[in-house]
Amino acid sequence: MNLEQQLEQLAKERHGKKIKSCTDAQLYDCVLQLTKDQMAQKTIIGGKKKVYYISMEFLIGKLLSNNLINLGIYDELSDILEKHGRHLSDIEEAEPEPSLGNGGLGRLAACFLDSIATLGLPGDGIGLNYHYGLFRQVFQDRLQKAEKNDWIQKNSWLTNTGISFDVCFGDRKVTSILYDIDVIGYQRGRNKLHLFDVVSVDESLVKSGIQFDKSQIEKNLTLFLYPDDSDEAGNLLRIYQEYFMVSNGAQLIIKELKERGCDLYHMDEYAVIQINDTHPTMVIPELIRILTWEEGFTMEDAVNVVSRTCAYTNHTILAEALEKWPLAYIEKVVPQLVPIIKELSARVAKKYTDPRVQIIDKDKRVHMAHIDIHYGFSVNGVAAIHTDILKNTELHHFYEIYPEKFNNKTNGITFRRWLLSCNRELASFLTDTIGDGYKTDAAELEKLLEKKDDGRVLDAIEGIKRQKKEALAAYIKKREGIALNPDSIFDIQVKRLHEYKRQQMNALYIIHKYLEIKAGKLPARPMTFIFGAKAAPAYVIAQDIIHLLLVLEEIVNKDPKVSPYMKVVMVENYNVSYAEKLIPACDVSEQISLASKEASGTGNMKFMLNGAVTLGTSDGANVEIHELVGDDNIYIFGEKSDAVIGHYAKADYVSREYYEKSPVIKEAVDFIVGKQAMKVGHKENLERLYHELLNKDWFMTLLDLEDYIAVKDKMFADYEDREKWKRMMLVNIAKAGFFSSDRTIAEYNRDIWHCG
Ligand code: 26Q
Repeated sequence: MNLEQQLEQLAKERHGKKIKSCTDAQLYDCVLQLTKDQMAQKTIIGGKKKVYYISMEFLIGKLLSNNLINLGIYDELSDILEKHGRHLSDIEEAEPEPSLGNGGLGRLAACFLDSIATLGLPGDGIGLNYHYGLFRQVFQDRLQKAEKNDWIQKNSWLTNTGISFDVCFGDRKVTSILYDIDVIGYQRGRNKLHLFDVVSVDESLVKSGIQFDKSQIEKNLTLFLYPDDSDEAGNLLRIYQEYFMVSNGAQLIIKELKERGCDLYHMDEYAVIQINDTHPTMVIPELIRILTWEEGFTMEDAVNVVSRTCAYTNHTILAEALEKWPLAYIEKVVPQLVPIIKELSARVAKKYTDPRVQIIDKDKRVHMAHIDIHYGFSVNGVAAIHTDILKNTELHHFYEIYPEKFNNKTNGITFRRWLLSCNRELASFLTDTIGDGYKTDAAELEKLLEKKDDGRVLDAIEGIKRQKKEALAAYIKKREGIALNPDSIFDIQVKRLHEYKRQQMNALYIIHKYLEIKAGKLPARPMTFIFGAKAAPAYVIAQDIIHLLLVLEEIVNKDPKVSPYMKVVMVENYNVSYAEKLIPACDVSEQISLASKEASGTGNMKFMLNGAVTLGTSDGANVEIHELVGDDNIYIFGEKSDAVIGHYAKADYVSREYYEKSPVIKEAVDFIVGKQAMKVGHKENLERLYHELLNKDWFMTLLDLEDYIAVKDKMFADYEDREKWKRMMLVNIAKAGFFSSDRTIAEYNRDIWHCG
């Protein structure tokens, strides 16, 4: 049976209808089933050594389009649907988006799974099946409200494996159930994403919003992803979740190893476990516990083999994001790990007296990263500058002990999703212009450089951007009710809301421009400022920044004198699907974190690949983008990381001095609590934010504001030199090959995993 016949049959069997008379949701159900059937026919990727990528987050996004592309049947299926008067794009809209991650770290894990399979490496993900994932964001009264994201439908990508384990906590035993999602490589075989769930999970526990009874672990453990991107204090539920994941993961790995005939004393020859930040760290003591208690290992042998099997990736230097759990919490949740952790800590204490490298500190808190570093064989950062900071500053004392463990793996993104799927127009133009070798060897994008003076190519790239801007404008009109002008500059900042990412600095620029226009200084071209960001519900200042952005949206867009020249849009519920629409339509990519604070960033890479030009600080992977494209194709501003680290060391940054010294800064900051803003917004939120900026400003917004304004103004002026700008777009696309996650994964495999 060909694809068309299969689809006809599915429509008939499942909905008693012809393709043309199914609803989009019914047709999605059929296409989903068809795709799953096709995927199941792919062989499982084999090899002696397998990587287990263990992570609390896999921000996989919608899967239909990507799976069709990787299977090589996207165009065929699209044509079949068209023949029946249907559009694949409508059917994709019917797919619910799983929200199994907060942001960068979770999305990275998803890109990695795609690349691991695409490189033909045996490698599975291990995580949790959160029923409501990260919250769905709605705006009410210009404030963020959190709702549950009910993404699991009767038919979904999840397959119930029937595999189940017991997980013992101090006060109860919980039974798990394993769901798998197939991961297909691009024109390759199949790996798996293993998502563990609790058999007794009870969705009815969720009353309103994201509130639920926190005490009934066996019912609530997999309801939500902890809604945190590094700011909230941890709590017991988070430890329950972490242990539930690692205990299941460890049991699954050992089961598979035994099935593959591995002698557990040689576990490291068959498996490598990549620990995604510290959240899965307990897998180390858990494996040691299982090997000593159940497999008859001596402590020495267990510690040695586990240490040769586990590798750790660090994703942050923010002190507040480094997990340090009170030993008493671990004692309550998983008392069986306490003697193991104490033993691991004692071994360290015996060898090293430096208090900065201890596992259990004097306040009886367990430093999770320290377990990973002492008892893993590899420690990697996620961009060159980040790894340097780890070696020279944050983890310097560990680097002195274990220089050979430290290595850099600059992040990457899967080009299947972030080019082939989200920008089919650009992908097909590239294929016509440089051939399709770039699809499997991203470095081939550099061939485009030969065309940098070819007017036809430059115009085509500009034309595609224009088309994507029109499509985004239509989408935003539909979703947010705001009309955008595709002739304006699209300036976009989308990422989690955090003070270090400095959305507030962008807001101050907008205020500054607003006041300029009011005063009669008109811009050469209208400007559109687009934001998308979720804030951890308990992160108060982040909520205030969202409020300010929504207040600005109201003031600017409703001002008849200003709105022809500028618009502000804060899109609701920014997620992977929204990113896929925003990124191809972007002119200016805002990557403005305080230097040293953004470990890498991956949005910066997605924008670059889609022909946006970066406006950024010398932080994370921006530094590598800068090196690749050169000074002429990027706009860099602000203090460098050394200077910033110096300010922290000397505690000599005083934001108020910048405010008092600069009338431009003062005017913009004062606007936050001025009459106009107060009329639209809430006094409490705006005043709190104002005081924060003046009296604390921990992430040094005002330090870089003047330079930001100057460089951004220059950038907007340069946009008018269309020939120059088109060439910048081309160079950015051409140089983006380095940021393919295929390159990143090839490096992980070459230096750390040695799989296959
Ligand atoms: C910690 C303790 C308790 C509860 C939650 C957490 C928690 C959860 C999520 C801490 C951190 C995160 C997420 C971190 C994250 O997304 N980091 C980003 O990782 C990307 C991939 O490496 C980088 O590109 C970004 O620079 C980095 O911010």
